[in-house]
Amino acid sequence: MRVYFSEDHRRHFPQAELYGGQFVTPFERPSRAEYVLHRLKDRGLTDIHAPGAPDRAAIAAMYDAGYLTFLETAWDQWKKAGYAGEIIAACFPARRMHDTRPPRNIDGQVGYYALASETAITGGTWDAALSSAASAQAATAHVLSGARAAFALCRPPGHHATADMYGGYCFLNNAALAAEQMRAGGAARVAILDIDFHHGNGTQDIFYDRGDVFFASLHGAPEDAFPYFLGFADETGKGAGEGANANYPMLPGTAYDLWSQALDDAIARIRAFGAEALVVSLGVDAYMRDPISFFRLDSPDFLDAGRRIAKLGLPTVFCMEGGYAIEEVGVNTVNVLEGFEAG
Ligand code: 5XA
Ligand code: ZN
Repeated sequence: MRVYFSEDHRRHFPQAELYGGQFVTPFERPSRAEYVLHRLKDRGLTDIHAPGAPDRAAIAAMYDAGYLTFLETAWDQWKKAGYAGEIIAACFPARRMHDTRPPRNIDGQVGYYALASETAITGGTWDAALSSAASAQAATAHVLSGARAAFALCRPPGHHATADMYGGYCFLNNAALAAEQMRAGGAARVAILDIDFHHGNGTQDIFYDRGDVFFASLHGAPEDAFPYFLGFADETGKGAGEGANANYPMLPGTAYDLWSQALDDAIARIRAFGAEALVVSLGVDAYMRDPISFFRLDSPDFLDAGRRIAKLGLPTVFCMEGGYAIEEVGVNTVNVLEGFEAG
């Protein structure tokens, strides 16, 4: 399976994440990608390519223009304001406050465009986010040209990013861009299967009223897990998208027996939907030793999950999302890909 990966991911390396009331080294850090890369090479998956320039027109078509300008200019604005640290959101448009008027002040803009404050922006964040999107776009182009599958080793990840908000370590929604590109490339119906531990709120939001893109997500129940405010089972889509959204929230301690039943159900729904192409939001933080998650999957389970996904028989783009058990992130990620190739 061909892999797309950009060294520019390293340009996004904030020093701080607000976690449990303290600043810690971010869980989402550059070494994650390096571990995955090592494992790919160890397992002979060496068809690894740099993606080239991102398709900016496709990004502009999906995204709010003000949001893109914010991402591009935030660091300069922050410095100009005289701030010495990294960009961290501190004030949000909460209930009964206006959420339709982006402020002029940079602190205000940060809160307006952020959905969570754990995600810092630095001087290299925008370039890294673009390079991550470029990997997803290049992987999708490869599949559109006839390959069975490709893996975009995206960093930063994307599935929490909406068309106008960042957070949960995400800035541009790589999987959503891949799905839209599949549509533009001729697939009448596309499915996105999100197996990251966290609900893909951004992906859901982008396609919620669309009948041509099916979204299924297996995740920690929002009562217990980030992003807390979306991902409930009764969110089924709206308008033309009614019935094209399937959430599988699961409780703390969920192990592979239950998780794989949800996976099989999601796969059956994707088949019934008549998808002609598949995008997998490939997070491996459902792993039992993940430091910020609460499912109980073990490494061999990811191999089996890959096999099950392959049974769909669809052209497939995998986009890397979360997974923070650093030592095992490579093994677990590559297990999904190897399971898929064997399936
Ligand atoms: O898939 N999303 C993540 O892994 C990020 C979770 C951030 C929690 N603060
Ligand atoms: Zn996650």
